[in-house]
Amino acid sequence: GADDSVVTLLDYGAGNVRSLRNAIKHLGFDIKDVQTPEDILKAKRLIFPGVGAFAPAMDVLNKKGMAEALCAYIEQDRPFLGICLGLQLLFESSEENGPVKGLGLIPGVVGRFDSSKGIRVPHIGWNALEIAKDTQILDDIGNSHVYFVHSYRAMPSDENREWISSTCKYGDDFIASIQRGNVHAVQFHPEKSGGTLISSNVIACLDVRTNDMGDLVVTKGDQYDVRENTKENEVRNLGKPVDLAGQYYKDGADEVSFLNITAFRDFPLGDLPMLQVLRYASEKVFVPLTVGGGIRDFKDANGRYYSSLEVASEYFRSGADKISIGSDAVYAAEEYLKSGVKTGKSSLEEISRVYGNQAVVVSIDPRRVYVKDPKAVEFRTVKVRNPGPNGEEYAWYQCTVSGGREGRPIGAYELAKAVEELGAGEILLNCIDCDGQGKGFDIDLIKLISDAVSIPVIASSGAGAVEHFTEVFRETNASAALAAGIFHRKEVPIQAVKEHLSKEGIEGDAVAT
Ligand code: 1PR
Repeated sequence: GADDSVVTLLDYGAGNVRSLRNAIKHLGFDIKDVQTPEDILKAKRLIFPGVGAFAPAMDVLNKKGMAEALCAYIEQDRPFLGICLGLQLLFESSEENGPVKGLGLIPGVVGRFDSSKGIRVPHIGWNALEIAKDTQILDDIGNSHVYFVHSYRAMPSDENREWISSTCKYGDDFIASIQRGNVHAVQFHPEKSGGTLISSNVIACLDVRTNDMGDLVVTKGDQYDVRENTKENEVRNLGKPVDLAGQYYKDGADEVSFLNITAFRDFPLGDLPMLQVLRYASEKVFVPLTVGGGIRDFKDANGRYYSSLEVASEYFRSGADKISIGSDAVYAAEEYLKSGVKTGKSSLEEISRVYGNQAVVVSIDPRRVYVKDPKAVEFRTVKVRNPGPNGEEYAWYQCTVSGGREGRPIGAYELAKAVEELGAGEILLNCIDCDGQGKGFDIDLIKLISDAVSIPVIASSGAGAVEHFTEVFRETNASAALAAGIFHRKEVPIQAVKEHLSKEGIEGDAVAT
């Protein structure tokens, strides 16, 4: 009957469930949204995707009377699937900004991963599961890796053992999924785990901007210069954003990033085509989508004020799983290093407080500055593999804003440490010198940063061959590697990169830790 094709979705409005909606529709179901507690009690099958932080989620559930309805629904053993925070909320309490009381259906406290154990927190990436119990959901996953993105996790204990259907190893063994009767919950994101057999954290990046004809195009720079070397000097056009994103998903990209590269001057919410791109892309891309560009406080021509949080929220609503902040994070880090005070007011702090650290990436655009004597500068330097033009043996990496147009008085090392403290969950580490050159990643820089912080670092800029990916994973602690030009120009397909990494024994879990 009609009811068989309906899934009830408990979306309490905290963040992006567009990707989940798209995945449900993709499977041929209609979605009915929960408006009242009665909708929960009437549901035939209920999906509860937890988004955001534990405390605000519990607040909303309690205020709307939905916590009680949820408990009743689950206690009656009716078909339920919780995802991510939707698993954690079933436990007694969480340490996330807490202790905060949960629904209390499963014994145990949700705690933070312990980064002193040599793991990066948040845990972001693809992992295999250790099956504890046969269930239909896990059967369907088989040997595929699944996508995790979280800083908190529930731990197995004698009290909750009967619930556990799988665990996963990341530092400790944590609970990856639970099942009892018709009640299921998973810590990973099935809607983002689009059938990845070889998982190696390879990210395809699309730099997007409007060209001189007013069309939104995927472009690609040489050291950030995206204009052709012709008389017309037009913006290089490498294709349509949604088409390319869809193609990269099919090719096996583990994540897709969009960078709205001129949003530092144009207001992104005025940039409706970009939001439209996100909406369409999230209908066909079932791996994580990250979007950056223009996330900052803004006053439009009519004097209307938009907070960076509103800008980010619009990106999340349109289909982003993570947002990335460039220029504004540089200003926030400078301010923080100057005053030593966390105001809680920067875009970085505000967005990670509401959406969680794991949803906030900081994109760094550094440029190499050679020095003869490391003591000559106040920034952290490295001894470089290849000396500079005047035989300089050292370099520091100067952060830039506005797409590399302005250098700032802060190094990539100082910035990375500061934004980690301010709540960034991940660093996208570009390098202007290497961008578009195809000569390999800047190993000196990536080593410097990935050893300095305990959040995941994405290596970016300079990939030209499959071997460059092996090199960056072998020689640095990067958690993922990103490329643009080689994929857009079809020089090296994503499959080739992944097969090469797999052949070299660099896969999912090996990369992530
Ligand atoms: O400052 O918050 O508005 O964010 C702007 C964002 O746009 C930042 O993430 C910044 O990195 C990005 N951006 C700004 N200008 C450019 C440009 O190219 N002119 N793109 C730009 C950065 C660099 C990489 C690129 C890799 C790999 N793109 O993301 O994809 O270098 O390229 P390759 O594999 O071809 O070498 P804000």
